[in-house]
Amino acid sequence: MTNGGMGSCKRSATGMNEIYKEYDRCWLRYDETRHKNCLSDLGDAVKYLYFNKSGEISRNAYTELIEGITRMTGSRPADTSSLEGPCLVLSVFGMDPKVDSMLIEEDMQSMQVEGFLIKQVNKPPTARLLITSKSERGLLYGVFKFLLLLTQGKSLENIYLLENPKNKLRMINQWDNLDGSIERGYAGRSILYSDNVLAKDRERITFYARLLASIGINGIVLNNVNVHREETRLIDDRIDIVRQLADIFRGYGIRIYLSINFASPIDLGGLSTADPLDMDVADWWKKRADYIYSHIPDFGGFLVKADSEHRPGPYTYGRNHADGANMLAAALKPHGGLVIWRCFVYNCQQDWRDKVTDRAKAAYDNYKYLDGSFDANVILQVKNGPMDFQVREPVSPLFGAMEQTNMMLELQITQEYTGQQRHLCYLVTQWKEILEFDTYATGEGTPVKSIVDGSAFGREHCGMAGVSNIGSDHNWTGHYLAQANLYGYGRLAWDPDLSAEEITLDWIHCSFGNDPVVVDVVSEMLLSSWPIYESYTAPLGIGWMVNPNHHYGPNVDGYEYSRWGTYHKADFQAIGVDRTKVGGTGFTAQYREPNFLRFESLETCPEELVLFFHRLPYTYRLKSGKTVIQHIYDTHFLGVEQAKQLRSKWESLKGRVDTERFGHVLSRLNEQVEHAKEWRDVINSYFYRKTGIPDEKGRTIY
Ligand code: GCW
Repeated sequence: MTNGGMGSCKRSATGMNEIYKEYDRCWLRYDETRHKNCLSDLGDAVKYLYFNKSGEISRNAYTELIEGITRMTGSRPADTSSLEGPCLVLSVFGMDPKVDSMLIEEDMQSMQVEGFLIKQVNKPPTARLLITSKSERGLLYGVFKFLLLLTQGKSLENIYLLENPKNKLRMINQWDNLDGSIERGYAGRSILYSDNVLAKDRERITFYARLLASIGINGIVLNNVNVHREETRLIDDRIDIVRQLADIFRGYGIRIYLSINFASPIDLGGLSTADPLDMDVADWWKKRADYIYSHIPDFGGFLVKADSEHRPGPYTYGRNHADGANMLAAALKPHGGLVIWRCFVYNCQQDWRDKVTDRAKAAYDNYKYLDGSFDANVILQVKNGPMDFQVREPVSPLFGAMEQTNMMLELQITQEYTGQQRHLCYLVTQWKEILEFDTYATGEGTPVKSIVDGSAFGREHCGMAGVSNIGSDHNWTGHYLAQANLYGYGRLAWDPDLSAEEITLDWIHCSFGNDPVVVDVVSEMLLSSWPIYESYTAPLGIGWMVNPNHHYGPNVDGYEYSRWGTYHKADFQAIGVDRTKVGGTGFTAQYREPNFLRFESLETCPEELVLFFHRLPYTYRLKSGKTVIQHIYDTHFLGVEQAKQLRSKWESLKGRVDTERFGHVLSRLNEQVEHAKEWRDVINSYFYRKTGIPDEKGRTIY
């Protein structure tokens, strides 16, 4: 459908890229490096490769390394069986005593199972460059890191690089349906399924596995959390689809998980109930788990959306969510499987006239009291915000509230509410803010990242999940630059301490090469894009104002009188929801001190969230000195100008970026500018008509 990134089609000296005609190589381009000098640091080390052949993942690591070096340098490293001369050494620890002897105790102690070590042994001319790990998976990560260093032209002289992932679970959630559609997908059809069978193009799925492994992803949920009739059968007579996918992803160290239908005992098993405390139901799930593991022995576990947006769940039977999750956990436990239980549970049948119910409070209310009741192999997966992936939301208070429960952060890479991959909106900057947010759960200095990596409360199974943004489009993500969101998500899941700037540069180097002008401009564009999108859409943290159902484009009252609980409550005098304890819904009290008081008080509430927490008259003066209404007008006018600047920045790269990608991104930016005007004019006109207050600067409002 789209035309981004055709650069991969041309035949290279190695002839290796023939198979990539149908799709872009993303950040695994391995274009010829302009930094050959970084290799010369090591003399002949990269001309020979000593590889201790072991399992499938190691062989894939080896192939990746050969391909990467060959493409970047133009010559293929020769295999060697001698460790005497200079060479690259690729080996899992424990496989080869000669290689192991190059390691010292200290290396071994600091390296965790999925970590890796890249280390120079000896000096040139006999320098050997060792890539090693305690696991095959770690070896693969080490290879990708090594290739990243080559791409960037970093000096490898005397290299000693030991890395361990900070999060144990680094998951991707596909919202793919078996018919090939993708819920909230903006880049074509599913690459996994079509017409209720496995997609034919296995090469592409394999390439996806490579992409994911290259950024450290180690788990994938294969189907949409809304599990419909056909997908319910994935744990039944459609299990072979799952098995075949597991075979593909396993080679890249990625475990597979399935979203399940809580009512499966009824829908598949013919039972009269799915009550989690019913013995027959528990027994049915036990047998089901045995069945799944008999086909896929390393199956990861279940992701569950229960009692959420009309999905079945324990509440139907008067049970709580610990009852539901623990029953499934017991079935998976003998096999080492996990239950990942989503906390996106709220009343989606709200009456808009009801002033008491507050959707923001729902996750905390449904789960806080259950802290300590979940089994050891249950993890709660919590969306970053208390509402739903808006362009700006406070961090969910649930992260700071659970001390005895495994927690996972769910982020939405697919841009449902952030421009649907037609607008440029780089989310790594948003995610960094979320990860750094201090929950104060163990006192000052308990950021979300320390909750989700398990360190704050010593939890075992924790991590991050991102809802994928890919599809069958040639460029995978609809907007070429949206590839950076997938890349950045993986890098942050591996190491939340990385800065947005660093991740951005890495992605640009791998995707566009090392031209400093391109690097600077693309980096500036990406890093500024989230606040730009924010400025011309819903103001000051209020959220929504989108067209119902598909969620694209402005519609201020689109959800105002509906049952979804997402109201802005604008009248002619004021806008916003009072969520304070003192006069509002009391949501602020779900935060620990000092966050509670910071949000509770208008004085200290962060301005970008002020309408999320407070109801304000349009004439209220913000800290900038502007009234709320003038802030709305100004940001919307400014946002369009900034969108235009994004476009002119990109235009300045003409001739520096290949014509395919240049033209594609430009067409997206043209659309963004036009659509930003639509947003500006709809929002500004709405509030002008509501309030009758003119723009101080007299600009055109309709
Ligand atoms: O925001 C909503 C989306 C739904 C999605 C749901 C969820 C998969 O609009 O499409 O369903 O969130 O996260 O469960």
